Parts: sequence; C-alpha cells; structure tokens
Amino acid sequence: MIKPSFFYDLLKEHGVEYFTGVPDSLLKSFCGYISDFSPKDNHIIAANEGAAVGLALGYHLATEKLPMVYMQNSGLGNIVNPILSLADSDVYSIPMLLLVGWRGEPGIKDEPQHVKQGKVTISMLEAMGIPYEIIDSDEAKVAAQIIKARDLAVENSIPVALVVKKGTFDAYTLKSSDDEVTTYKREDAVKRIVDKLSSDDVVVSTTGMASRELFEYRKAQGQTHSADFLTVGGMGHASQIALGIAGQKKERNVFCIDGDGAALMHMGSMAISGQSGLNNFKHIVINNGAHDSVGGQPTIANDICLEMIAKGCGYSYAKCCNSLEDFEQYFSDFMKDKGPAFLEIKVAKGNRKDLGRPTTSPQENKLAFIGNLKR
Ligand SMILES: Cc1ncc(C[n+]2csc(CCOP(=O)(O)OP(=O)(O)O)c2C)c(N)n1
Repeated sequence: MIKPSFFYDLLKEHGVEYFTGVPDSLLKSFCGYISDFSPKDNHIIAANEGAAVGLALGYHLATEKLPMVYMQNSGLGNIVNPILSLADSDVYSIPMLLLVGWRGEPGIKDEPQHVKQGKVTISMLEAMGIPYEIIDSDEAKVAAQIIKARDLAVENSIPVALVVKKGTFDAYTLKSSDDEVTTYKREDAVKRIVDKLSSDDVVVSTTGMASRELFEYRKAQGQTHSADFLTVGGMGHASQIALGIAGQKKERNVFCIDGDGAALMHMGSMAISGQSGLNNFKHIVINNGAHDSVGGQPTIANDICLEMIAKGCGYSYAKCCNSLEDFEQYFSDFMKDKGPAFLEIKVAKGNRKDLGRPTTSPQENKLAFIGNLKR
C-alpha cells in the first residue's frame, strides 16, 4: 500500500504542488493528508469536479505549473465538459493530472450506483483521449508511474489520469477539524425529520450516509421505504429530483433531505427551486460542514449563510437551526409557508460504525416510490 505522505512527497518532488477536487472514499487518506498538510492556497476542495478543473486551469495559466485534480470516478461526468471544451489539446491544451478513484471496478463488489460508472471508467478516459496509468500499490513502482504521467502531461500539454483502485492507499486519519457547533449528528436530524412526516409526505434523500440512515430508520420504525427516493448517485441533484416531483404532485409535500457538500455541488439549483413558487417543496440541508460520507474532509458550508442564500434565491421561508430544539421550533412555520421552504440543520460530523446499506435494489425502490406517488 502507498502511504499518503509518500505519494504527496513524490508529487511535490516532481513539481505537483497544487491540489483541488472533490473527496472520494478510495482517496480519503490522501485527501485527508493534503487537507492537513498542503498550504491553504494550494489545496481547494471544490464545489464539484468540473469546478476543480476550472481551478486547475486557472492555476496553470497563472503559474505554468502542473496541478492535480482528484475525484471519485462518479465525478468524471462533471469534468467532461471543461476537459473536452477547454483543457483538451484541440482547444487550450492545458496539462493537469487527474487522480481518479475507481469505485465499481469490474470484479470488485460495490454498491449499485458504482457498477456502471466502474465499468465505463477506463473507456470514458479513452473516449476523451486522456492517457492513464493505473497506480500500482507498491511504493517502489509508483514513482516511475508519476514521472511517466507528469512527462506525458507536460510534454504534450494535456490532461493525464492516474487511476486508483480500492486498497491502494494506506490509512491516514484527517487531523484538522473545526469546532463542532452541536453534538447532534446527521442521523439524529434524519430521525427527527422522519418523525415529523405525515403518511402522504415523500422524501428525496441525498447521496451518502443520509440515505442509508433514512433507510435504516424506516426499517427500525417498521415502515416501508416507499415514501423515499434515495439519490444514491448523482450527488447534488436530490433537490431537483424533489422539485420535479413537487411540480407534478402538488397535493403531496415533497421533502429533500440534502447534505451541505451536495447542496454546494450544484448550488445553482437553489435558485431554480426558490423561483418555483411550489409550496409543497420542502428543502432541508443537514450541514455537518463536511463530506462526511467519504472521510469528513471539510466543506465551506459553516462559513457561509445558506439561510440568506435561500432567501436571496426566492425561497419564501428560510431558517437555520443551530440545534434540534430550533428545528422543533421552526418546523410548523416551515410547513405552513406558502412557497418553497428551506431549513438548514447544523449538526456535528460522524456516523454510526454499524450503519448498513439499502437491502432493496434501486429498481425495487423506484417501483415502490412510483406506486406511492400514484396513491
Ligand atoms: C459527483 C460525485 N462526486 C463525489 C462523490 C463522492 N461522494 C459521495 S457522498 C459525498 C459527500 C457528500 O457530502 P455531504 O453532501 O455534505 O453529505 P455528508 O456525507 O456530509 O452527509 C461524496 C463527495 C459522488 N458520489 N459523486
């Protein structure tokens, strides 16, 4: 296995000292290491992977150096446009290294949302004309791969990918952590929300552990899963799935249980939601200030005011709950409001170690959910 410190030093030694991207579970020890050790200006956790390509491109224009963009392979979709229409050698020809975590690698068991992406990861890189190296987990071999990728990127002025299989990196635990504003965790908030729902309400939950916690709580309460659409992939799009439903099912309340990282990833959608005029659209962002599901790397969500952003986007109700007591206090006004309504719930990072995964398939969930909406 490769020690994150070894990999980081190796990259620096070969001229790579700017890092940006969106964290991934396979890269979590490396992402954690750069969060702790890279100078602040040289490491930016981006809103989404496409934005990270933008940052890397800007860095190169300003320095002529070689940046690295890291991502889960599910982020490849987000980079296709800025890579093909900007960084590619047919356009501006910008060198960068892409560090891609290979979830769903064929032959390795993984969750349904990773299966297709895992199968097409290499062919997507090939289709985009991006040369790649699959990183060896032997430290003795990885230096040569980095040199090869760097030379290819620099000499041809192109993006080159380093693909990372499961188990490549040795463990590293993120040190830096902001002061927690509360002791409640995301799961406490999920439970509190579910406890408030009426039997006609439906939920669209975000990517990562929030959906797993929702699934488990329904089970623990002896409820079915038919009121829940789990956005297991497509991070950042849960709110628009909920909005799409809300516009067609005006007699049903549609809740989006969002994450701060996911809400930031495609924050433009908040403007569309805010302008929808839909009073059955209920958007709740559970903000733990982190990409908790993939290692707890920080987001900037505790440094901005989502309540003001929601108001500015036109949500007719927006409040920030600093505690679950605030949530109890604001909930009835949130429900009574006559327009799109928004609540942020601040929680601490962290999850139960024995948290399970959905035991029903995405297509079973979809059919049950459609059945529920037809009622
Ligand atoms: C496009 C894309 N990039 C990255 C990921 C990997 N990923 C899964 S969950 C997650 C973190 C989500 O953070 P947040 O929305 O704040 O929720 P939390 O995990 O903190 O509950 C990430 C980065 C992904 N699924 N899709």
